[in-house]
Amino acid sequence: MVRLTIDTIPVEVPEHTTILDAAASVGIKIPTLCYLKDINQIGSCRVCLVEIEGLPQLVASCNNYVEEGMVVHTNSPKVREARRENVEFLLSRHNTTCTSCVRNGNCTLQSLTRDLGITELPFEPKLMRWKWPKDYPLQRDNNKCVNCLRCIQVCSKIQEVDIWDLVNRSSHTAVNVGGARRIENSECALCGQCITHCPVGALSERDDTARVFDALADPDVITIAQVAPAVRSSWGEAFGVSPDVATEGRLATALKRMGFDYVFDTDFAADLTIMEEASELLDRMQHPEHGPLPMFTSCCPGWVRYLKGHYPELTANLSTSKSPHQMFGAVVKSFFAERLCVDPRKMFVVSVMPCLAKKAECEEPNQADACEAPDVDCVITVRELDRMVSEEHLDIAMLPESEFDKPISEATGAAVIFGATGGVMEAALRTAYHTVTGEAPKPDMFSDVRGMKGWKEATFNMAGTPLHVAVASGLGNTHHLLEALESGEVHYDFIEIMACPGGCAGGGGQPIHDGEERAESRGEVLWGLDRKADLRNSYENPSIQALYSEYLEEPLSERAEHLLHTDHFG
Ligand code: HC1
Ligand code: SF4
Repeated sequence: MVRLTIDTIPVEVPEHTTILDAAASVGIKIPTLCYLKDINQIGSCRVCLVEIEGLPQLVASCNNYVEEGMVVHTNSPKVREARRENVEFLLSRHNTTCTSCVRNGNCTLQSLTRDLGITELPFEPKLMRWKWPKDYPLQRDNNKCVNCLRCIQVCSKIQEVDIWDLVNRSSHTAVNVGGARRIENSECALCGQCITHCPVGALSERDDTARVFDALADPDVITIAQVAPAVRSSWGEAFGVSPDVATEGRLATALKRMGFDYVFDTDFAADLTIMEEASELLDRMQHPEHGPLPMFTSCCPGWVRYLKGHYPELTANLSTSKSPHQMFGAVVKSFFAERLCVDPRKMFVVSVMPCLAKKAECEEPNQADACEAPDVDCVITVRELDRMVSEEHLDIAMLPESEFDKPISEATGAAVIFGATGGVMEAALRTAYHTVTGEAPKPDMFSDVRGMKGWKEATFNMAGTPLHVAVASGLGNTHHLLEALESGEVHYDFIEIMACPGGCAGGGGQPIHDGEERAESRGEVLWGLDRKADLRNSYENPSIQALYSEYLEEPLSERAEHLLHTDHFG
């Protein structure tokens, strides 16, 4: 143990503890900006500076370690002045139009400026000429970048995709797409992890809320919302409302108040996906000529983009099942449009998702099977949903609960766990087990695939046949898994991959809490909903059974193949 003094308080911490962590251990908060624990500890912003007696210069507390007998001052006049000058320098190159910034109220630079008592800018901000494709799902504004390098580190260390890099020299140094590429031509998976780890408003999603409000205001358009599994665990966070209050029932009411004609639950389509995907897995196991093993889940478009960009030779291993929200769009614009006797081209389907990649997915030509229009017209993130809730001046806690519209909203516990890592695998195994054995799976018999470990594996006995499965979340873990698979080090039959660490619960479209990871706690909410569900297996869903008997016939039928599947090569 190391003994030192911080702000006159005696502190005892293990060796190799940073000064920042040592101070935190006794409740002393040192402000930070670029710091991200275990990911970015480079001290580049010089905000976490502290004074150490006997040292002439101030040091960054995030990457300097405690020493026996050290005497540290975290907020001396010298420290305060240096911090203030450093932040004023950042502000001299920052577009400080905070009132209209997407991160207004949730920006670490903004709160630092307030906490350091900076009420006047000593310099007129000098902004750079900056161009970025306005229609790209991921938006970057370098006039709001503080060069903290977090996006570079997250993309490189966690996702191992390496899109961002430092470009130019001296005072022109900036973060941009590396390798002189344009973002549209890079291998960006659109996982959005750079956005959720950005402390300021430099990175954001393309804002599609105006398109949604326009559709809602048009009396000739039938507006339909669908809500992803993981949204119910997180949509209240921006308002400080817990998931117990910000329920799916209140979310359905909020969307109705916005004016949506129909509000559906994507969970229904997650059950539908399982019916198709589990059938496809069993079909590939019985008929190898129908598709290669291991079969990969295909519901995460970030993963699909990554695979096609980095391992195109494995594209045929993807399940041909479309992602649930795309299946939903196809069912709405075929089955539901026929039931309503309306032209599906008058429908405007909005998917509310914790995801950035789905903004690109819905625009792909192979996702328009029900009519000549895209099956899903627009995807908004949870952050955009929350901005719409604000624009509608809705008080979440005061909203009554309402049900999703029928007949395509009923869902089982197997559907809601799609939003957590391991959930798609477990849901598929429950239904596959029933198909193979004719018996209902015991609750939680496949729980080995749960949990936050980045790469999990398990073997299950399916009526005498061992089924080897793996689950990975985060593209760095995915990279390691695929390398081991291609080298023959590991052998699996079925693999679930989600691009975001922790799955959609940690999705790139989720609310941002700077320096905090919420994937695990949101996932717990979803597993809890599964435990409470009356029905926990997709094949038990009565609305899914009705859809097959009235319209689709059976999994992998001709109509199901046309509406619900794609070969991913398009
Ligand atoms: Fe997901 Fe999915 S679970 S991909 O993670 O398969 O976004 O929540 O909607 O489509 O159902 C996201 C979440 C979501 C799809 C489902
Ligand atoms: Fe989107 Fe979920 Fe995939 Fe992340 S894990 S890219 S949120 S689908």
